[in-house]
Amino acid sequence: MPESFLSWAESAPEEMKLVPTFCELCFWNCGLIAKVQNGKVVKVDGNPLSERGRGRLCGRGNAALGSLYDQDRLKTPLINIGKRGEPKWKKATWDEALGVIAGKLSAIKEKHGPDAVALFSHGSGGAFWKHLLKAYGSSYYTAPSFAQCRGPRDVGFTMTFGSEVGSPEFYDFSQSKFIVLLGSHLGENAHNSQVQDLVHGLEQGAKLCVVDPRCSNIASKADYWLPIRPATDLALLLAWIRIIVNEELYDADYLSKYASGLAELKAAVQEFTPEWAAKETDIPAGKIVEVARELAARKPNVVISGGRFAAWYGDDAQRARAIALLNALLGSWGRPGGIYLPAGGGVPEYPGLPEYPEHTAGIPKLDGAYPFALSQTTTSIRNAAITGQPHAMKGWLVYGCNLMKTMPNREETIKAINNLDLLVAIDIVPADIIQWADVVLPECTYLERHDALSLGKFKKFEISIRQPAVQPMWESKPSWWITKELGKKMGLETYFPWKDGEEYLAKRCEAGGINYAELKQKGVLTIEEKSAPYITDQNQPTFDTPSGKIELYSKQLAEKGFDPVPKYKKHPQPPDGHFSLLFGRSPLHTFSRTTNNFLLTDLVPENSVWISRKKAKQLGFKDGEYVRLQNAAGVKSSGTVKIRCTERLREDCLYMVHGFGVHAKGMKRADNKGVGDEELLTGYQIDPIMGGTGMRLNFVKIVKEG
Ligand code: MGD
Ligand code: SF4
Repeated sequence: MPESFLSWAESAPEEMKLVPTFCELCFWNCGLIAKVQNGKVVKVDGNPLSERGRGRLCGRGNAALGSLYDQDRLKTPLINIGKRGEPKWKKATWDEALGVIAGKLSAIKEKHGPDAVALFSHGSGGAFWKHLLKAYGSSYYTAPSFAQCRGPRDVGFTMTFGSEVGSPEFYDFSQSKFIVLLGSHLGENAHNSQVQDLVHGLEQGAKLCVVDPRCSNIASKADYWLPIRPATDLALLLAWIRIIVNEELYDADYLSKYASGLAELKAAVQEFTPEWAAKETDIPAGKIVEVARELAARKPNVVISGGRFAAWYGDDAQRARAIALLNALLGSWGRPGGIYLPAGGGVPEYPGLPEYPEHTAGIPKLDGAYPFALSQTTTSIRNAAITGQPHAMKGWLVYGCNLMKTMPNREETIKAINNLDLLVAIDIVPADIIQWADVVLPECTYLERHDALSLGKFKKFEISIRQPAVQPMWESKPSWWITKELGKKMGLETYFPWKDGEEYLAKRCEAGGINYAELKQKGVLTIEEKSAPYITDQNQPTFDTPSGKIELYSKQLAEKGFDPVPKYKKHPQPPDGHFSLLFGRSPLHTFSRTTNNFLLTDLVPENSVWISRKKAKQLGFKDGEYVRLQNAAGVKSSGTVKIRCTERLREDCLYMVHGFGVHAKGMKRADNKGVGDEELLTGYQIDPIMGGTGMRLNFVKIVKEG
């Protein structure tokens, strides 16, 4: 822990100022109250008014000071006078750095048109960057949270219910009677209120089934742990659907009112018997049947959750659809303990802004290959930079995304970057992506800035405000300021009429009839009157599908040449001597964004690679030994990782936590600690329905160090 941190934390107390704001150590956005003394944040606590946290913060949220007072933070704008990947940094003033960016963006627009610039964005400040990009004239904004994360799930549910399952998800776990978690290690994936709801549901007697090749922490508390063979989840789901349909265990009234296509669904799943599924999944047929019956017996107060990170094998939208179909059959959508109907609500944009240039309306897809993509995909933008097709891609603005670790196949990312005329990285620490940037802009952390509002559609509609607890350190600046100044330099000042971040928020609230003074004081406002979470005679659901019903059989998928009911596709299994590489999350880290946080690295400084104890013994590996990993294509990890022998993993898998293996010398605690799974993800499968990148199909072996 740095000495500077200890010295001020122990300094004489003065009157304490409490500043409500919200957390950004992940994107759950829990309300927090920053306690400020002597101009320093000395502690953060949960804001009891926040539905996302209910007065609590998770381990990462509590480590806010480890991010704020990280001495490795970016301190000034930087211009790369060396090569991409081997940078030589020149410190720059804001005026100089923004001048260079404005000049290059204008040149790209003149030569290739505005669509030759794209934004990768992850985090609250990204709203200002998206606004700038649209004002500039491009619609190519994307986030890894779609194609590399929850996009397949959102598309599978939208194809079925006409709606996503939300973020935060609309799961009513606290009232559930049966919960199925499929590849979701909730608890290690520490989304605050969702974990609280799950624990509450279990306390109230909910049954739990966890389907995971690894006995995760939550699997260890389950009634059923089904250690499935990787890549076969769809077989299990289809067998469950068949049992429920054939034994008429579904909610017949609900389906006759709200769904269409039951007969077609029934016909389509007949081949998926429990005995067939047992061979595919390595789960006994009797267990498959038992769980299906137990689950159905508790309908409609059940949730079948496919978790959040859904980009597994390249047919993931169909797996998500099978999950949605099970929820539909059991009538869980709109029912207590199922998937609740979220509150409506919104806050208008800043009033009186000029229209964006015309072609930025809607989402012209970069390539038409993925008809059901809900946004641009990261990989389409990367491909455009590599191939120049369907048009030139020459400038990237990268906000809060560590692209080198986020997208599979690093070589392709480097190829794309090398074709750009400009790469701007906006970050708080000198992460891997920074080494590839031409200009680096230091954003201040979430405890030092105003940001866009966070709007939460829970059972009630919730508005949270981000406001500075302390002034930005060094030369770092908030995104509202950076984008406004950059906009001015490009002649776009009319799009940025706000005096500052506070005025931006106040005006939006005023336009929406929201009491800004109260929001500022409380940090969170809850709008109660828009709440109607469950189906009643007076509160009927609507389904935004072509038929206006829940679509058990999807004509729109059929029309585009896809299976209207999911079909099973066999995926390859590991060749001899190799393992399926599984990856997940640490409860004390968020991807790579917390790997330099000194409070969290004290607790979890590196990742390890899990292997079954039996296999480790056979292969001659010992607990705690440092090894390298090598994939079936021959790519070896650049760093070493510690072996963890365990009984909690299938013998054909290895498991590690994502986010480590940072290669960024400026991040002294994170640099070269552990191994990043993404280095080994040279193979990936793109989901033809929506463009998600299946990344779990790489096989690796362990190689002795030295
Ligand atoms: P990180 O890798 O954590 O997340 O991928 P990313 O969104 O790229 O990188 C976040 C970057 O944001 C870091 O460089 C951090 O320093 C910076 N940052 C943190 N706070 C701020 C801030 O306030 N302002 C700015 N400007 N920058 C900030 C996540 C993505 O990765 C997601 S959502 C998922 S679910 C996928 N997960 C995943 C996986 O589990 N395995 C593999 N192999 N790939 C994955 N890719 C996806
Ligand atoms: Fe912060 Fe944890 Fe909430 Fe995420 S879940 S916003 S890290 S407190």
